[in-house]
Amino acid sequence: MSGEGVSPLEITLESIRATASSYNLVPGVKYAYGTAGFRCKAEILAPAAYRMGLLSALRAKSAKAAIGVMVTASHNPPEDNGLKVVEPQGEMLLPRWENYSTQLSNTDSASLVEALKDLSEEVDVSLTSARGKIIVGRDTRDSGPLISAAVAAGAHNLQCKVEDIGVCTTPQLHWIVKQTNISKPNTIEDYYRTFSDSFINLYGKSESKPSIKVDCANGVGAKSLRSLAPLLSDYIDLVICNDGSNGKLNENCGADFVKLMQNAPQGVNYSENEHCYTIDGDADRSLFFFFQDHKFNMLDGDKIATLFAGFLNTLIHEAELDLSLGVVQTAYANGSSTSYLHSKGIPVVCVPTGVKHLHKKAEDFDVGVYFEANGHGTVLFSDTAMEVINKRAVQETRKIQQSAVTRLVAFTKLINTAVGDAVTNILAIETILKLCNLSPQTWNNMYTDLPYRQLKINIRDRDIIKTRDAERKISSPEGMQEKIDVLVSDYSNARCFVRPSGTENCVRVHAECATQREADSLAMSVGSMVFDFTEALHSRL
Ligand code: 16G
Ligand code: MG
Repeated sequence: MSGEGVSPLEITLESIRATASSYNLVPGVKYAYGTAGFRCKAEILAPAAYRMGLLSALRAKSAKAAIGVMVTASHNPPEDNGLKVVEPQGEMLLPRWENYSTQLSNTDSASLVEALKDLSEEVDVSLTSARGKIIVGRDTRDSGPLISAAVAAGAHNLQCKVEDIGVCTTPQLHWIVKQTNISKPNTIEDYYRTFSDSFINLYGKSESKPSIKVDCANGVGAKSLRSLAPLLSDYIDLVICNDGSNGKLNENCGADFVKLMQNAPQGVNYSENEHCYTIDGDADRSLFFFFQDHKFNMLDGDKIATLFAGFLNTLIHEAELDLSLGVVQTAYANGSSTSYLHSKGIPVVCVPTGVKHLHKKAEDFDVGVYFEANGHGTVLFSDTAMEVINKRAVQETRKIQQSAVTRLVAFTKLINTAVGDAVTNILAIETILKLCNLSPQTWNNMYTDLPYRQLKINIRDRDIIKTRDAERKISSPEGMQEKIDVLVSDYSNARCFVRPSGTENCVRVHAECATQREADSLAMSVGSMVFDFTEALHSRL
């Protein structure tokens, strides 16, 4: 095409046509922006990655801000990869844009230009607008550079600036995007400095220097902790296990493995009562564990939520601040944790699975603590809360109140409020345990988890199962919930729910009972009922 008389839009569209032919769809593959983005075998992800580069560029132009794209498949095996898009304030992609993502990622190369023109009209942003940029990060998977390059190719087609920050954790990318958009220090070095300074400030020196072991799932968390360790070495010894030098990503280790198996990860040589953590492949979830008399004890997201909420609630009361504090959980939260929080007078809200739902609900409180049982979670402080806390910190002269409010200010700086961050959460947990003089046993004994069992059931079409009441009840197919109720009524103190997975082609059954045997038995009977029920429905179709 010759230059003269050709509009900038035509040049842009031509560049899309030229590049798109290198990213043709794979026949038979359907992409879907699931609970937290795309996830599939890495070898088929590039076409979706290219299209997400285009879409993220458009999102950046429409927001007139920096947008993040994280290349990761979190706790999935090494041969998988995935993509998550990060909104300007570090949040998850808006639902409307999730739908656009699914649509665009399944648009064949020949129709891409038309689809983009339609989308740009719908969101009312010119494809040639010069605003915004995208920041791309990736975890340690071998396929990461190729997928990142596909994202960049899409963004470059729309003349969007691309900053590839290379290997980083998912929460680091969220933080960097947020900091960029509020014009605050925003490099990875700034991240390490900010959180290590905040930790040192609140944690303080101790007589003995504790050693803390972290199972990094052979993933990117090891890189992050390796950078932090020297900055914290006067205070704590961070011992990095499963750093990727000797094992496969997420294989027999990592937060997902530990939570699912309810067992210790391989590759961690523990000592009795030592503080141990396990994080997942992109370091956005963490769990605590310790051994006592050689027995493995796991403290999950619910235990972390109660620790954070209890600590913050006490400080708010001591500082005599008029701030609402609440905890947001999902149906997976152990019933004991919910009862414990109620007994402490702390409001609890239940929302559907997925960080985006918890994050949004937590914004309803001045101080919103949200955690999934699997270890995803953080604390949000509303603008009002920040104002009240910071103002009081300057004005307060009474000793107890001043000490409480000073701690509160310091704690707000130790939390990655953009998204749940395994690494900064470890620092926050260690700080609370030290300041409150809590041993792992005392923390663990705050309440006793009810035994539970989770099962995956493969049915023909998981989409026929619809839920209500924050996924705790089934609304369709008709009659299925009644059958669950009957099965549950055979057990005392039992709870069971079924929901379609947002990340895998299966439905999940979760049963909680007074004993492990009962939980196992209830999960199995509900699982087989669901299977039979859906098979019978299918045969009638
Ligand atoms: C995703 C979600 C996680 C949720 C899980 C449920 C984010 C960042 N991640 O990993 O929060 O617990 O999906 O998976 O939102 P499921 O729908 O397959 O049970
Ligand atoms: Mg993850």
